[in-house]
Amino acid sequence: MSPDLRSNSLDPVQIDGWRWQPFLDAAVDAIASLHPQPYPVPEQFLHKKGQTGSKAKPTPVTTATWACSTDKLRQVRSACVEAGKAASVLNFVINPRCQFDLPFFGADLVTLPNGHLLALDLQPVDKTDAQHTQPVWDRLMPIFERWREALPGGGPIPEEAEPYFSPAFLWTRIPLGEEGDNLIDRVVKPAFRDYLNLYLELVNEAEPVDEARSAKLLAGQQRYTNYRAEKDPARGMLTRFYGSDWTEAYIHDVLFDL
Ligand code: DBV
Repeated sequence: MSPDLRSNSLDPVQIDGWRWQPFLDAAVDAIASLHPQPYPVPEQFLHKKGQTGSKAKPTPVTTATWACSTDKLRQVRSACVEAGKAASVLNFVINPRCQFDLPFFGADLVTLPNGHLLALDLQPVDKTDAQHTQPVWDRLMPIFERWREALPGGGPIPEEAEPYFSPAFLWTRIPLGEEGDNLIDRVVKPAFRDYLNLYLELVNEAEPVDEARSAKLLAGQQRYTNYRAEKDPARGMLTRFYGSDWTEAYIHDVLFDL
């Protein structure tokens, strides 16, 4: 793989607290078999630095963005926020090209001072379309059942989000410390690997669809992307770190850019 396709590594000197970077490294390795091409990310979004905490005791914050595309995937991208003990986030989304009847891969791995908040799914482009959902869900549900048992539930999520995730939405909140580290190692890590491996199988099997179907898939992808941009739960945090102008441009032109 060419050097510009490796994920950005963050300066380890700054880091104190949980880190999700190894999950991104594993995903980048897994995607290498798809012959990724560069997906350009403007310079001002690649490696953004900032500060949080008090003036007297500031914590450095870094947001690193990595992206690529492949012949079947329009945009594979991650946002990795590292702010020591204040926050560590890996938000990782795979956006398929609309010529392929594929779901999105979505992972939101978030660590805040009060705990880990983890979301993992193969998210449907159109939840009402059984031709789109059923072949995926038949294979995803057994994986979900296997890992869900070992994780506490994540609690309610907004009703308006319902159309955008599958019945195999893995959603959990787990405590910081040894118990949480253990669950992440024994359950979250293999679950992430299983969801991603199934996704890559679906990608490998996918054949182009006709133009009418492709237009329908594109409309569904746009609906999803608009929703995610509008409701991005990171908006507050990113605005605190970097201000509104940078954050809005980042959300609309990089993270959810369809
Ligand atoms: N979420 C993003 C992006 C992030 C990000 C691009 C760059 O979509 C981080 C970073 N998510 C992030 C942060 C929080 C959450 C919460 C920082 C905590 C916000 C806070 O407490 O201040 C899953 N993520 C959440 C929540 C949900 C999701 C349901 C709780 C929201 C709330 O309580 O309001 N995100 C949501 C989802 C997927 C996803 C269904 C798909 C897998 O990526």
